[in-house]
Amino acid sequence: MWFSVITLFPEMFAALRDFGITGRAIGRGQVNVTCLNPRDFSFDPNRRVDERPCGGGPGMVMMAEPLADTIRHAKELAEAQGLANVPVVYLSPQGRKLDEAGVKALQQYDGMILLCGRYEGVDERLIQLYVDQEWSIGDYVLTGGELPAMVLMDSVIRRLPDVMGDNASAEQDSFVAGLLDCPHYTKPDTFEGLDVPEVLKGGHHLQIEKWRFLQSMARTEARRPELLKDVELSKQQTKWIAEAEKDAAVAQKNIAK
Ligand code: 4G4
Repeated sequence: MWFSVITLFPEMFAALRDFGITGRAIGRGQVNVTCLNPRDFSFDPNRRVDERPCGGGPGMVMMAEPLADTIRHAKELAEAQGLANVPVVYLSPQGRKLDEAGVKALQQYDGMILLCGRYEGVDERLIQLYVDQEWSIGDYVLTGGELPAMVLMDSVIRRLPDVMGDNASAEQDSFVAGLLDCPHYTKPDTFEGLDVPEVLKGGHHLQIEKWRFLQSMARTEARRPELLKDVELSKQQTKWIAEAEKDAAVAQKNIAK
């Protein structure tokens, strides 16, 4: 996967490059990240890329011209790499909300050109003429598009084949199956009076899988019930739910007695 990031603060992307799974994926060459600074494409003697908004008001707006030149340069780099499928993606609060289905869609591209806004955002004509997709990482406002770009990149990179140490864990995680994740435990068996659930110590793999699934279901129902409408259950999972409901009914009866 190839990323060209258009940003006034290229140093921020060291966070992705220098650490953890993303750092390793970039180091191994599975992922390529190039930053382009629009200041390097400014014709202004002071390398200015922002201007006052037409119509007045507070703040500044990123000018279309240096950004268009930067995007054209990024497209030339992509072409030189032999990459055909490289959309220009703008991170903004007005974009489509990113979720795991969105990440899966973005993962299909050879690469992308990520445009990071600063100030009040970018001249609308640049968006009209050059931006293919507009994405948001959630309903809140940040000072720049760099953190959203890194969030998007991280979420795409972790889904690429052979990037995660144990590829099963990328698939099993929260949301990937449409449900919230189950609780996790490790040593010691007792921590400040709390025990690891007995079933996880028995080595009965099917029982453990059932417990984890039912925990995921219960958590999703309690915290994010709207996610349940899109979940497709296997025969096994449907049976587990029926068993859990029966167990609960028996427990209710015993309380009544
Ligand atoms: C574009 C337009 C994205 C970019 C305006 C970017 C939140 C998100 C920015 C702005 C961002 C998000 C200055 C508001 C940069 N903030 N939710 N800020 N602003 O994905």
